[in-house]
Amino acid sequence: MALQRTFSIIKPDATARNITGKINAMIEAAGLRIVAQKRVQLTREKAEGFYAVHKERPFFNDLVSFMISGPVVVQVLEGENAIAKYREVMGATNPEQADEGTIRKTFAESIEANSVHGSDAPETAAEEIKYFFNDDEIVG
Ligand code: RTP
Ligand code: MG
Repeated sequence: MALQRTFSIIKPDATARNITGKINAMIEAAGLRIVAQKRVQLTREKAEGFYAVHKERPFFNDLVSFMISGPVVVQVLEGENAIAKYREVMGATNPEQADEGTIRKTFAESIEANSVHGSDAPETAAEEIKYFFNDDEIVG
């Protein structure tokens, strides 16, 4: 299979605990390469746009407030089968259901403060990467 790219966010609960390096180490140990990365403070508007697909969900307002509660690290990850591989490394959305050794099992605090985001399909990966990065910021 050809190289694939996925979009990742290290969420505010993780930047608050200064564990972005530990998460990056798990990403790299899984064979994924961090080909773009920046630390940003999301505005409410930017976070609402990112999670627009969830805007009718009961957790939407809380999720947006959480995502702007501190800095995040946005990333592009590259590798074989990167989208599915990163979802595996992240573990289930609810850390109580996540497998041992996953990022969320290891670090997440709750279903909301679950340390990382990863794209769920090729179309969303492409859209999410474009939402945060210009082509010249990604060096594969
Ligand atoms: P993500 O999009 O962040 O990679 O996570 P996911 O696919 O595993 O989860 P998704 O269903 O897309 O939900 C997006 C984020 O919303 C928060 N959430 N809170 N309070 C709740 O019941 C609830 N459910 C989801 C989580 O931060 C989740 O990652
Ligand atoms: Mg999702």
